[in-house]
Amino acid sequence: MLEMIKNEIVNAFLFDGDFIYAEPFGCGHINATYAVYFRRETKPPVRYILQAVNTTIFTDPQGLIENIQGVTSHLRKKILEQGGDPQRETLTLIPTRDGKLLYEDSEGRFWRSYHFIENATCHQSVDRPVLFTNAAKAFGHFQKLLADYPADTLHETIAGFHNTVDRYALFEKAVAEDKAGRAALVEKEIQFFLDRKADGTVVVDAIAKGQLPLRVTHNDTKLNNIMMDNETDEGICVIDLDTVMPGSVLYDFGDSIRFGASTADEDEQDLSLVSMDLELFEAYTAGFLSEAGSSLTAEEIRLLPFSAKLLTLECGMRFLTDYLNGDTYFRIHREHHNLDRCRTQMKLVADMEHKMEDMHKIVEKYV
Ligand code: ADP
Ligand code: GN1
Ligand code: MG
Repeated sequence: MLEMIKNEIVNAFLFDGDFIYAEPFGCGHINATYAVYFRRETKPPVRYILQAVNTTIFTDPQGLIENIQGVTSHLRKKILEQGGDPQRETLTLIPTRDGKLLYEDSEGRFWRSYHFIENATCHQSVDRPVLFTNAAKAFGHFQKLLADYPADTLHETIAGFHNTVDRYALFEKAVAEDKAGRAALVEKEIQFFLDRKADGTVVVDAIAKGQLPLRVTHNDTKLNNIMMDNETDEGICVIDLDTVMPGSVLYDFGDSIRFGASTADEDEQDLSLVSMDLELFEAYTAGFLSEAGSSLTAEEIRLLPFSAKLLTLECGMRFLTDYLNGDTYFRIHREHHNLDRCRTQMKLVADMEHKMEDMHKIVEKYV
């Protein structure tokens, strides 16, 4: 792919300077991400992010890029009004030479490029609680800035993305089909999710009954989907906008806790290291409620602790579903990688079930 990038892809975009090299970049599970470097005559070298959109998953790349263009334009306007720096505080798409935002290569892949946000880091884990508080403030702020975005203009990039009833159906189908012949190896894991099937209906039903509002949400609020300033540790830019769609605020809160409040990596093999850290839960809750708290309904607030468990349950079940299907969705780097990921999520769910009352007390402290 690096040859293809050098010979074809970089020529398609309006990049500044002469191409030096490209390298795979970041830890995303979905798209193929590269950093591409350019030399310039009178200015320092510059790099850009170049991504091949995963069109197996995002089957409408045009709709996807329209969403990102719409959302980032909206954010840019607000950031400017508030005196901020839009090149640093939201994603900036680099156009192609013929004025488009997507380039279809000679083999049918779709590429896009972003201005590279420098002097900032995507953290893979929380080494200081303040980092997590800052991530929470940034995701809460992001939500606030998008509160008046016309939701009906957004394409649904993945149908039923956080619909846990649908997710259960896909999981049970994968168990029944057992495409990769692995179901017998994971009976305990399968049972763990089946035992919790009732949890899957709570948020879906509440939305259907109008007890929970739909908002424009990010839907993939992993810690590594936010860039944090290297000097101040502030969360400066929310990235990975592929899944921005109407959803529940509970999806964004819950998914952040799932990933960031864990004491170990998402794919840790030593499960004795995996638990949900209440101090980190508190750090996130404090930051999130300070930004978004005043706009939440009582029912949303009541369900915040449950949402952490629900999103962890959902993600664990998605990893197991993919394992059963033969690893066709999430990028894996070793055999049984998705099973390892599934097991950390199960450990976290069980731990959260024990800590539910403490989580409620923490939420009450910050309301
Ligand atoms: P995926 O959907 O595969 O997770 P992301 O859009 O999250 O892809 O990008 C993967 C990684 O690339 C991010 O975690 C981050 O490290 C890096 N990245 C993405 N966009 C930028 C950007 N504009 N500036 C700097 N780094 C970026
Ligand atoms: C994927 O794209 P990335 O790596 O930020 C996935 C999320 C999962 C996450 C688990 C579009 O996120 O839903 O929670 O992996 N994104 C998509 O790590 O499916
Ligand atoms: Mg990502």
